[in-house]
Amino acid sequence: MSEAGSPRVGVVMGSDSDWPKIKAVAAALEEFGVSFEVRVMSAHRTPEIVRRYATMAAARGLQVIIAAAGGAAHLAGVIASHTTLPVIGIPVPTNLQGGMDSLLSTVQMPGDIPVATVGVGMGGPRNAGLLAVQIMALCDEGLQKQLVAFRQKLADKITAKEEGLHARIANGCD
Ligand code: RP5
Repeated sequence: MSEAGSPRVGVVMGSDSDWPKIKAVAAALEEFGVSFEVRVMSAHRTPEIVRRYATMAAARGLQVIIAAAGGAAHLAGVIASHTTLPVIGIPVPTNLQGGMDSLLSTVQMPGDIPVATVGVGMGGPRNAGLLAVQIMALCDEGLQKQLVAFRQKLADKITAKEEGLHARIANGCD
C-alpha cells in the first residue's frame, strides 16, 4: 500500500527531451487525482540508477511504472526485468518514420517479461496514464467510480457531436 501522498505511479523517461512529447501522461494521472513522480534515467547512460529504481519501486509503494524512451528504446524492458510491477511503455516519436524504432523496441518484448506498450505519438501518452489508472482501479473503488463517470462523459460528448452533425446537415450547413 502507498502511504498517503506518496507516489503511486512512477513516470520515467530516458531524457528530459522526451518530456514535451509525453507530458499528456501527467495530465491524465492528475485528472484522476493519482499521485506520481517524474524521473529521468537511462537504460544505457545510467544503468545502475535504473536497476536500483526498478528494484526498489514496489517497496517504495509504487503500483505501476510508466517508462518512455526513444530510438533503441530499452528502458521499459529493462525496468520490467527488475520488478514484478506492471510496466507500461511509451515509445517516443523520433525522426525515423515517426518513431518506428521506439515502437518496435518497446512493444516487441520477447516472452516472459511483458511491457504493455501504448501507441507512438497521438493518444499514446494519455492512454499510458489511463491504463495505469485502470490497473489501480482493480483495487480502488474510488478510481473505479471515476472511470465509470469518465466513460459516460466520453459517450455523452459523442452523442452531442452526432446530434450537432444531424442539425448541421438538416440546415444544409454541411
Ligand atoms: C533516449 O534517447 C531518450 O529516451 C530520448 O528519446 C533519446 C534522445 O535523448 P537525448 O539525446 O535527447 O538526451 O534514450
